[in-house]
Amino acid sequence: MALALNHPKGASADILLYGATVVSWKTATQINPQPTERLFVSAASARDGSKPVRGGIPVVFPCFGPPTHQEHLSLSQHGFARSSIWSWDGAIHDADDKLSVTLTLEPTDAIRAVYTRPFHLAYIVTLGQFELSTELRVKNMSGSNIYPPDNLEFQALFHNYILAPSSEVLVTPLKNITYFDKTESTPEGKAAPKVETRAGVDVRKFTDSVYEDAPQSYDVTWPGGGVEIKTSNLKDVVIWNPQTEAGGKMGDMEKGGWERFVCCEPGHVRGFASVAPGLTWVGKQTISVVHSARRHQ
Ligand code: TA6
Repeated sequence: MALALNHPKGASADILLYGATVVSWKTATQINPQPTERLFVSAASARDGSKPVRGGIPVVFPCFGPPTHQEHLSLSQHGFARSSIWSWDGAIHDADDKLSVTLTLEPTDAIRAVYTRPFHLAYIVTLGQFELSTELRVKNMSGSNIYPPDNLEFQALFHNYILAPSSEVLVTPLKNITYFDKTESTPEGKAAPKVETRAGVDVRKFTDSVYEDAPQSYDVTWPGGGVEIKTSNLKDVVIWNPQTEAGGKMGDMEKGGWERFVCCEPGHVRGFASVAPGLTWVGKQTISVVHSARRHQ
């Protein structure tokens, strides 16, 4: 099932209950009044819930990449949130010239079979005239009368597939930020950290970089277009594009799809976020369209 948000000023967003995946976000700019798609979804993507959508904004929780935490070892890459059916109360909230919906996820039998921690997720998607926000709230449902406190440890990330020409797109500002290059032969974490020297990060070659303690606000721009991504409580960011080298081996990546997107993925993925019993962790991003594209040299 999918739900649609249609803003009175022309923007729209489509969200699958499967994975709470935003699969379309269309908006105009102040220059071009025609609402235009801002996200990439592979034409070869599964759309039947048989596997996570190859595109849009998959929600990554409770682990990023192959699991490393003791409590995550039965999980598949990027965790279960993006391949679970979320619930929606049917309500579309209209306030401050924005529309929003809240999707929720609680342990199901399928989740409990691979993950035993008590949690409650709420995912709020908000559509404005020129921006889209996604906010993940992670509540630790453990009893607070347990000693030592049974903190919930997890990773979370918004796996944004931004529609962009991968041969020309640049992501800023990442200069001087420490990152881990997952394209290196050794698994991330064993690869020596590097320091970004480029003013603008491109993805002209196969790129899979995990930036730690990053600026939490990014410009993703190309000649004639761009988006800004402003985040809160998401200390890291991943920049990924498989190019032919890795994209050509992905069964659900349309031929040449890697030429049409950059993944700019804010999250908490280096180390683990931790939330005490009864408390809630909140991570949020706001993606807004750039009205007059500026080129970062
Ligand atoms: O976010 C980048 C990344 O971790 C890459 O290493 C690549 O695996 C990508 O995610 C896609 O992962 P997926 O499990 O969706 O094929």
